[in-house]
Amino acid sequence: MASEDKPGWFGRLFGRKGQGAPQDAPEEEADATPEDAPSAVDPASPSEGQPDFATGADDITAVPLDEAPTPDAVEGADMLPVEGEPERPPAGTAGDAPERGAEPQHTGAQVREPALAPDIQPTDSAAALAHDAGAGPAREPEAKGWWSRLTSGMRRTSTALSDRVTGLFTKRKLDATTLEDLEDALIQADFGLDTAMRVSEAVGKGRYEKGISPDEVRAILAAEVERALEPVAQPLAIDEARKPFVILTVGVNGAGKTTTLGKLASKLRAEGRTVMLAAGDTFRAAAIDQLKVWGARTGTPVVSGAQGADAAGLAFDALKQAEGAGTDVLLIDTAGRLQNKVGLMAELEKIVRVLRKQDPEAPHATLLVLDATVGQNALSQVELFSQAAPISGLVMTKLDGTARGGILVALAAKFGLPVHFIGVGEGVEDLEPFAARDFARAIAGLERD
Ligand SMILES: Nc1nc2c(ncn2[C@@H]2O[C@H](COP(=O)(O)OP(=O)(O)OP(=O)(O)O)[C@@H](O)[C@H]2O)c(=O)[nH]1
Ligand SMILES: [Mg+2]
Repeated sequence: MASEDKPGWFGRLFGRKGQGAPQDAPEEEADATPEDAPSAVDPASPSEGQPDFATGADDITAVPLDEAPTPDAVEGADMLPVEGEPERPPAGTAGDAPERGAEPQHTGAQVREPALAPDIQPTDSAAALAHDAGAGPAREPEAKGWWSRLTSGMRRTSTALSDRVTGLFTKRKLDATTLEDLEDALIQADFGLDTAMRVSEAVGKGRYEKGISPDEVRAILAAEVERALEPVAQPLAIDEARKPFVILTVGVNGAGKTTTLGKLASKLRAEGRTVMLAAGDTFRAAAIDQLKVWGARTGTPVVSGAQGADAAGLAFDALKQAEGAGTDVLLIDTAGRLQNKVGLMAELEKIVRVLRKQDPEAPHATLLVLDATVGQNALSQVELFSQAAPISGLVMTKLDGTARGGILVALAAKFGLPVHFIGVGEGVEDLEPFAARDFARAIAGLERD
């Protein structure tokens, strides 16, 4: 399903489609609050020179299972913001802006045990609730293999390309104009100039004034794409010696961070690992609820604090909790932020800094979640997020919502950062480790070999 066609309730409410440029960005806040504005420091929080924050470990309580978000709770959370007005606490409170200069404050973080046993499937109404809460459909209407989900997800890109290739190479001799047209088609699909030129050179090599079939062109395209992507297709390696292995997710608003974490929690649990989620997007109450829904769905405890709590402090508390519980993997969600908002990017640096006070190696992986539908803007996102956080790998979501899936190839060519996962839908199953060959064949419209 292309999210463009059917934005979730969340998206409709906030005027945001399931993909595309984010609109409910807390970047408004950065403007509203001067970067050097005095922080709203909780009197209970320590001053400079003291330990930076109270851990809150004593205050963390297990919430009874039946306190997972209910339809009413989630709906209520959704209803808070007024159209066009980002939801936020009143000015002057600790939660006024996502960025605060002070070191993390005590967050009163709570660990919420999953509402559902891991092996219990959500009921249909729970699934509907989860979807309405912006957490995507709970399960596929029918089980589909990954290849079939990948190809149907990539269909918009592959069909657009395939149609052009068929139009250009059916019963025609190969000449410079045809090759230029092929380059144009690839540039339109966001492959980037370098890749477009390399593919057209490979297609033209030794074939001038001869015929070449559309299928041969597709095979060359697939081979070139695979060659470009092979070096970056790297699995996310969980180092068992790190306990917990801390994964931080960052990205612009609506990129798919929270959804990706939900999907990832499910995957890691299926591998037999213990997982904890941390609701580090403390900016919106609805964001915390959204993560709790994913926690309930995947049987994963969620550490959360109050809306407006300090995100870095929450991350610190969550790490302490995960350590205490002997959890294998801690997944930390963060609020979406635009890459050019300096104050918000500084908040990310603070989260990393604070985690390192407890574990100098943390976060062990920092995933930048990129929405494929933003096209070339993804390049600037990688560049600027890398300056604020130790980005170790990429996750590309919403490849199903665009005809320009070639952006992944352009990113690989420009940055060479590992691509760990791709997302081709909102469902829990719609995230897979990135495999260069499968992706290349799917984008070129070829069958799996
Ligand atoms: N079609 C499609 N939709 C997706 C995919 N990944 C996420 N979404 C949808 O995109 C929307 C935004 O996803 P979120 O996970 O809330 O994004 P986020 O980055 O956490 O957003 P903020 O917290 O607001 O910054 C939701 O409606 C998701 O269901 C994907 O791979 N394909
Ligand atoms: Mg989110």
